[in-house]
Amino acid sequence: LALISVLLLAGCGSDTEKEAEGATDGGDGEARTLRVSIGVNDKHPEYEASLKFKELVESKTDDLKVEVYHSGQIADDRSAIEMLQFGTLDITIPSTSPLVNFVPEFGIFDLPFTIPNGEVADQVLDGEFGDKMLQMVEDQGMVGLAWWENGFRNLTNDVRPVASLEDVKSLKIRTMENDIHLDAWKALGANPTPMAFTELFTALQQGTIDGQENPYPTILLSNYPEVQEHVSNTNHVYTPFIFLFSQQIWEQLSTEQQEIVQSAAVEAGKFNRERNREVAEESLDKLKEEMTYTEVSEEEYKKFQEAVQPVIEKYKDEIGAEIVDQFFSEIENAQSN
Ligand code: TF8
Repeated sequence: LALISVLLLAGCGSDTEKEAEGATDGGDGEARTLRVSIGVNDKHPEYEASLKFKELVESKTDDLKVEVYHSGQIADDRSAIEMLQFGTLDITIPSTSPLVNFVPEFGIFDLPFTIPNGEVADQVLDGEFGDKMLQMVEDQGMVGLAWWENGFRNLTNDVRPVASLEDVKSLKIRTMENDIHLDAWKALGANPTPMAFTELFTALQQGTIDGQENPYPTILLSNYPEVQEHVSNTNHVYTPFIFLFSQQIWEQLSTEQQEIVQSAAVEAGKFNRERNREVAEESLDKLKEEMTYTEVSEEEYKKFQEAVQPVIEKYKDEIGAEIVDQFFSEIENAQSN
């Protein structure tokens, strides 16, 4: 029996070795190309950070090459996630919101008016809670490697300045493909409709919808001022970008390659968050020149918050009480630090 198991183990060993060799191409073979798909265009800080990721990986090994595809050329967020599951795409860095269609727990990041600022976001994502959320994609054929940043979302529209809850009424707002966002905008009195980001500009241009909501860099760099007149500082939710790798392909990488990719994803993520915040400030300044900028007063802001409370209650079970509690206590801790 002992002999049999030794033979079996030996057999296994050589098989894995062969696979590992194939994956690294033995050093003198051709390098493996990792394709990265992102939805925003090449002016966005996410693209800049993707190039940083490429530079970091390629400076550490000759075995891996990185190609970055922007503007949803390969796929929109949701389809890119599916491609990762099938192993037909290596990397995508989507908003967490479309991921909710695969892992409901990610809805935690869609609950409106929770994370108040960037420092709190960093503490929540870089701690135990963030690690736990990254691991949750594993059952869905993906590996979660790092947190990048999409940012705080703000409302634009082409009908009227939005200063109060009353002003939101009946506006046709595009949301991401995410039920919490859909319900939150309904609760705020709008008439929301979900749509992939790749369809958004055309829909705004043709006037099939009145408005949309995204962080300032996306609003400016996707040229929305050409098709939208009004912007307000609704800051209604913080959307992380999550760096996802196809599990099927991940398993073909050597441990050394995995380490290179992982650390480059984290380092490029730090760069991304820093740059994104600078660009968000600069973008707002430029948007103020190109659009009508309206502030929501603190008093009105509270009314927005109250209006979405039932939505938060509704989704607590779906997300999981434990995650919801942990998330809120992490936010509280971060604020008292
Ligand atoms: C959206 C998101 C997107 C990103 C990007 C396309 O509004 O904010 O901008 O997820 O990957 O759809």
